[in-house]
Amino acid sequence: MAIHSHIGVLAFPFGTHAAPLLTLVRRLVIDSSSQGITFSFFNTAKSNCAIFSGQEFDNIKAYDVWDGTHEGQAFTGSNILEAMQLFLAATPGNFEKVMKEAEVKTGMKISCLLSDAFLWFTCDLAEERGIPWVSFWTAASCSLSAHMYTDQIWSLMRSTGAAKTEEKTLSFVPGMTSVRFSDLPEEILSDNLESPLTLMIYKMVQKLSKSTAVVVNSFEEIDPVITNDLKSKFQNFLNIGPSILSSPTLSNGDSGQECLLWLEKQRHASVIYISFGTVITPQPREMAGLAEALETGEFPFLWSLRDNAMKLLPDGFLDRTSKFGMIVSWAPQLKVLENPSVGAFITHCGWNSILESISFGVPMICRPFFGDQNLNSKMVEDVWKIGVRLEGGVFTKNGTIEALHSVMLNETGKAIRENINKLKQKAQYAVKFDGTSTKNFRALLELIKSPRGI
Ligand code: U2F
Repeated sequence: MAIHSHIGVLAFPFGTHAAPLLTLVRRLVIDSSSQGITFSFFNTAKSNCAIFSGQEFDNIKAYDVWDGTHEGQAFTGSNILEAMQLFLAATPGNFEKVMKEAEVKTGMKISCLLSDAFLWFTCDLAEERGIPWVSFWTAASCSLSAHMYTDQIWSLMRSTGAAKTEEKTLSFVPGMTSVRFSDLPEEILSDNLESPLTLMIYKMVQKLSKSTAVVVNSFEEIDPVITNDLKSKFQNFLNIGPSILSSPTLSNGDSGQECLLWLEKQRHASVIYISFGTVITPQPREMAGLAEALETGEFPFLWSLRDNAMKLLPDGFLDRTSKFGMIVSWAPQLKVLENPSVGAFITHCGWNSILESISFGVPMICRPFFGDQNLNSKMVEDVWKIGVRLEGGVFTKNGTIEALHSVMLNETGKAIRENINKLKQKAQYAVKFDGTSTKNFRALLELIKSPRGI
């Protein structure tokens, strides 16, 4: 069949942003296999290398976009913000260059742009070409909603004084009336438009209503009130997840087999899985607090910890805990959470991790660090009631033991387990043939197939 639609996909190459976008594209390819759509995936070489891991997919061609570093001055720092700043300074020219290459190579003009919502300038690129812009928000609806109310939040903070608003709740944001100002992402709390991240998100907020559709890897039933409110703000607001329950997952290869074998030998719901996602390593003092809690309580644990952070563990910790714990530099997280021996997840509350925990019914202990994570943790504890936050917000030996006891041993834990299993069921329904996420996904497919996005 002849190709008649060429979709340009613009990825944000940091944190876990590009991988869920590729997962979405793969599903669009599979579900449109007979409908002549081809995708050009624009992303930095490093991120492409990580998410494609040498695999090729039919009808998806990866193009490397300049990451903003100059020849001979490759970014070597560990500060992700610095890398983001360099990348953002190179946009949109770096994307426009490869978009032209892709058009020459395929012999087809791009008929629709699908981008990470952070890349707000895609709106202008689409307008110049007279084609639709579909934006993909990789985090939860609650954080998107909070950002959409930035102007009202800033105006209240300015009139009342930032310090006085801290404990106030977002009474004017539907579905988030129990959320306090202090739960909000830093990019909303500091109205400093000099910060590249704050500026990027603020510009996104101004553009999103022009997007043909805003797509979210979530399901309507988790936040019905927020969903309805966002539906009234956007032309189309489409929850199409959780994608791990509906889409082919990207392969991690065979890595992590050892820890899966170890999990097989553990008691039902006894193991604490610990991971802080792709960006964060806690400060040494907190690493010590968490390690001491695990050791003192003799909680069986599986800890995904990057090699360069091993030195932050207390001396002799590995030897003393080897009978009941295991540390790996990268875990096959989906398979870990799916394993019945896992009883709780200590998480930084990145949206992908939360969604994965819900999808497998694993209660959470939250230690959020930046961005949307604090708000996510508030929703986990107080709105969805599927986990707990740490007393004082940071890892200490006693605070962590208390949280572990409440999730693993107490009545609180029992209620949390029931709640998360109910939410898991709702997620499973959403991705069934007639579920809300499946319907939204079909609507998305129609939008991108039609050259005008209608
Ligand atoms: C940024 O999130 P992160 O990349 O730090 O964290 P997650 O959204 O939780 O995604 C982590 C992914 O990495 C996988 C895990 C998730 O899919 O299954 N993983 C794994 O397979 N093995 C490991 O040992 C550890 C992780 C940002 F920091 C967050 O605040 C945002 O919510 C998020 C989405 O925008 O992006």
